[in-house]
Amino acid sequence: SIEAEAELLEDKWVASCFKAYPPDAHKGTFGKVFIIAGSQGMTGAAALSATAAVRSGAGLVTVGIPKSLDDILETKLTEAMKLPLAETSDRCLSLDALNTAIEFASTCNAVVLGPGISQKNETKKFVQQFILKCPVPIVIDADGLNALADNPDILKDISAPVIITPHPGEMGRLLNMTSAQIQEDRIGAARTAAKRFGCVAVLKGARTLIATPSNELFINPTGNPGMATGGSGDVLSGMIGAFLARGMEPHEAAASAVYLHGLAGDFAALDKTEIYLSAGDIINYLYKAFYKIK
Ligand code: NPW
Ligand code: AMP
Ligand code: MG
Repeated sequence: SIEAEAELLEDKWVASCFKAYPPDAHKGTFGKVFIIAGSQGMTGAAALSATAAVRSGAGLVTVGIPKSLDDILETKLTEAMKLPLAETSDRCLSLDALNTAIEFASTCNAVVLGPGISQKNETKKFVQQFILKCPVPIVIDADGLNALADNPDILKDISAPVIITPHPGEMGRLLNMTSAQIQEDRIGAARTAAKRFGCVAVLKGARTLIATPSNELFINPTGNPGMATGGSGDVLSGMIGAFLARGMEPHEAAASAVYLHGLAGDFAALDKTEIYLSAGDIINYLYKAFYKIK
């Protein structure tokens, strides 16, 4: 059974991932996160991921956004900064954004790449080149993963530590399987991805699995079906970025974010029902999850 193979995540282990910081801690101590997200019609994904990073303790958060969408994020997001990036005629990231994005990434402690960036060809090229040059730990999510579906093995060539966060559909695209096949053997899929791609693989869905290249496997008991709603995953990737930026190891950042994300969703559902729950509520209830592990 899954229970026999995987380590069940719990409060104490997650709490141990958060180091005590000195009273003279400053923004730099908690790290800078660079979130490359959004395109025409999907600025919400960028806003959710960035807000989740802000609410998960990041010192500074900057959103890299196709430049004509910058005003929208300046209006929506107060705490996070913005870096307008070169775009295509249909407001998606273009390959011309590469140098600016790499230069900025080198001033940060972690990158989140992919929420709502679209599957335009030009954007895929940006993703494929960015990941190879990215100088800091990187979370690849959503369309960032879809961009690799034709040649997922380039994940092995990334020199920085990598965390991938596919849902079963995205995992299927990476492993050339259907989402139903992924669901039939979730443990096998998570382990295969972690080993083959040499990264931490987070297979999302009820009882999310976190697999490492060194064959560790964690299973998450928190979360509920109310979280099956647009934007939930975008929140998770922002949280992982924040935890990476404060210096957690990739598997710690991934597993503790998954656990706390689910716990926040459980608190939100308890208060507001699973039916009403939206992705923004997961962010709004994160503080209750943080209290629980304090
Ligand atoms: P099926 O139908 O079972 O074969 P997509 P997306 C599967 C952005 N967003 N268990 C399932 O496949 C994202 O960041 C923007 C089983 C399903 O039909 C992305 O960039 C928002 N199967 C982009 O949109 C809010 C599961 O995957 C298919 C499964 C597209 O992302 C929304 C859907 O996946 C969104 O986050 C499960 N637990 N979960 C915004 N406000 O800007 C998923 N599947 O086609 O990759 O589309 O996930 O919506
Ligand atoms: P995404 O599909 O990228 O928006 O991600 C959805 C998020 O919601 C992931 O973190 C999933 O693990 C979580 N989620 C979706 N459905 C469930 C469920 N039935 N139980 C627990 N968590 C879920
Ligand atoms: Mg998603």
